[in-house]
Amino acid sequence: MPTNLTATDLKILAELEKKVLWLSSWTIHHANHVRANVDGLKVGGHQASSASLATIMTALYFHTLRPQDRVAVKPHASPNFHAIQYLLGRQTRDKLEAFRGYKGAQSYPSRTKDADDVDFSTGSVGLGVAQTLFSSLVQDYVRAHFPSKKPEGRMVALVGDAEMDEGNIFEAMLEGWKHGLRNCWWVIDYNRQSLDAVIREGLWARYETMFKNFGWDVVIVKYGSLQEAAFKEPGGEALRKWIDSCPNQLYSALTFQGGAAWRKRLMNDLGDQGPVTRLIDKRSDEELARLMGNLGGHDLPALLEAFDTAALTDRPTCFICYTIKGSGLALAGHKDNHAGMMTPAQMDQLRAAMGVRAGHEWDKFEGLATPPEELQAFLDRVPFATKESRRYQAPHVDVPSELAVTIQPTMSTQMGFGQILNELGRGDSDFVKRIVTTSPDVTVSTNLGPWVNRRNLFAREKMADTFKSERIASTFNWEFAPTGQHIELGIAENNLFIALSALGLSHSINGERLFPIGTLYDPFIARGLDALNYACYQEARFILVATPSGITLAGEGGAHQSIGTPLIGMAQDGLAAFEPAYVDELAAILAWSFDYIQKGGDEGAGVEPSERNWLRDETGGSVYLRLSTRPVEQIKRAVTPELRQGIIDGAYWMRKPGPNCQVVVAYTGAVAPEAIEAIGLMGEDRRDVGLLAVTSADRLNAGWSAAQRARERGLVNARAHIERLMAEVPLHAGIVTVCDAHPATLGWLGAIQGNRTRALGVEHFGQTGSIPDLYRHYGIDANAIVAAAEAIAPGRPIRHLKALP
Ligand SMILES: Cc1ncc(C[n+]2csc(CCOP(=O)(O)OP(=O)(O)O)c2C)c(N)n1
Ligand SMILES: [Mg+2]
Repeated sequence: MPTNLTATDLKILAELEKKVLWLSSWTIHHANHVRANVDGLKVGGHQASSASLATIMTALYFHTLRPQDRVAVKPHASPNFHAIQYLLGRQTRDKLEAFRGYKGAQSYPSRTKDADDVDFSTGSVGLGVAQTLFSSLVQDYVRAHFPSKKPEGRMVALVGDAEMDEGNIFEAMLEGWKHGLRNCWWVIDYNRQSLDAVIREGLWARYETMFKNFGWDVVIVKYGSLQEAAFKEPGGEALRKWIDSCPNQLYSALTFQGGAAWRKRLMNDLGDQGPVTRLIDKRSDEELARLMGNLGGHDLPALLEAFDTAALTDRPTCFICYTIKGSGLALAGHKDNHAGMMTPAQMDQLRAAMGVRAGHEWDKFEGLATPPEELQAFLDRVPFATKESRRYQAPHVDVPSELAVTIQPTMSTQMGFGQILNELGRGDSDFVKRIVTTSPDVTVSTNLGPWVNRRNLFAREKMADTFKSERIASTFNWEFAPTGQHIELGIAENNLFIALSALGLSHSINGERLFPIGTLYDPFIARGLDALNYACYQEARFILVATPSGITLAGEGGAHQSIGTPLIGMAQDGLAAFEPAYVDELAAILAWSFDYIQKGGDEGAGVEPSERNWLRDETGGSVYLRLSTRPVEQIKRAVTPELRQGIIDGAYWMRKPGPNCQVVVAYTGAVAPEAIEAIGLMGEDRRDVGLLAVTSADRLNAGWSAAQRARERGLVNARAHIERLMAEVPLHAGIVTVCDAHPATLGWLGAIQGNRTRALGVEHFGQTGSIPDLYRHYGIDANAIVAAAEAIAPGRPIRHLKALP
């Protein structure tokens, strides 16, 4: 028995385990069978998956966890989590009654949408698991940079065994090994069932080897205490051997069939007219079923001991806990039980077995033997729940309103980014100390090198650069140090996004604000898209710098050229996307971003932006910058407050249209020179041509939608930034939009006033070539812009039209 638990504590824990199982089953049942169904759709929920983790979560939440620990709960065990928080007084009955309903407890734990203190949003299996690993690394990073008296937390993932098939978990493990992972527990719910199937035999042994290879401790919690006791009886060793060699499918099937089936099978296989027969015979069917179902993951003493022992160190530890999917329910062990649900009759039986009277299903202590005052007193002492709030609030950090950069006559936005960071790297302000950069092996090629020269690589222990000590000349002089501010990652974009997610929650999890900047090549956003989505979903705050991008990355060919990413930027909630053409624009956007990512945070999380806050400017968000390596002739100009505002709001007139304007060209990003050239060509024949510089199609579009909605709801004077700009364009004028991306990025501009529009962009895979080759081929060069203008707004013939290919 674990040392610090009394027999009474253990008894109460066993009662709470029953209660968690009951409440989670009932919550799902209520949503599906009791609550009115208005749309004929199955509500769903996972009774079997929840039951599988009921004992493990009871042991963890009511005994092992401390307030500073953070947990990623297996998504389909969400009902257990809500039940536990309900018992701890942190979840309401209303929310449970509305489980999977409008504004109810969420189907999968949500950090922002649930009210009961979810640490990490899960749902897409695998991501939450890796998030705990990166959160441990971030905790180490924060402690190395900002000494603190706050207790160190442990990052815990409750993992489905089939969830382990997700590759992002292994990518993360490798990174954890490189960085000396500590304080991380993964508890595998080894029920040997996935959604569709019973898993392969002996998988646990692959896990064991793999985790050990990556430097983890592995604790296998296979047998429960009833089983351990039985093994000590005469004949017990034969029973243990039988269990060890029993195929997963058979164990599941016999569990489903129950005590009589167990007896028949065990007698067939083991009956010896001697000690084994006696071991089996002295148990009733019910006792035999309880013995065989008493796997380690359903045995409180075994689990408590395993957790208490592991808690003595900070070693990363994987627990392989043998469980039965649906344990304790009529669904136990059946291979079809993933989305299976108990019938009302079966629920009635469970209710009776739990001692719960009809009409008292939600009563917290209903049917428990221990007096309510004692139960409540126990719950009041539960370490995990002793703090009022487990989330921190980090104070706002002052950031510069302008960023220094020397603008050269011709430069790319990527160069500009490198220079801005290099300049920042000279500084010593609190703000600069909180910047942390990271990149999946493209630090150099995204121009972060000079910044890393100044700020070094992060590692818990110092490691010198041998090239430097050997005096070998190199542009990069990078040393590992605990004070380093760049986290080097291997080439795994999922890891980048999960790391950004963990870094971007540091203000809430560790109480220290960080300014995370992650860089990668734009096309490889797709590689980590789900992780990016989840980072945004849980309101992590970071700046993503994606460069190079588009077919402008001409020499690299079709496999490296992004097309759809601006549409991702527009569609991704919680992410403000920009594509500047000029370095002064970039500097303005970055300065704004450092403020924007601090706004709102947990308080703002989950709050719909108000009508007056169309662009989430109050609730904040993360930022995505799509940059380019194309050197572009810079404009000599002062960035006035008005221009700065236009850049941030998403667009400004580079050349304002007059009343007789026939054509407006709207461009975004690296094709600026083509748009300007086209305007020049057309200007010779048409006196009045407008040029709209778009820095953020995303913010323009969001503002436009929000303004329309606001007007429909009665705010008649609501106007979006792009509507005000477009009001300068006569209705008869045509609009040509152009970008190095899918034409839909800007094509919608014509719908604002109903101007005839031709959207130029890239719709097909790119290829190798020079920029002129490719721009001509895909029809985004000056010539194509002029031809498009001609087609939609015929004016006088344009003599300067170059020959089309
Ligand atoms: C990325 C992703 N793919 C698919 C799913 C659908 N899905 C939810 S649970 C599940 C099976 C999980 O099995 P396991 O991890 O063993 O958990 P168990 O239900 O057995 O506890 C699947 C395929 C998902 N949620 N996320
Ligand atoms: Mg499973």
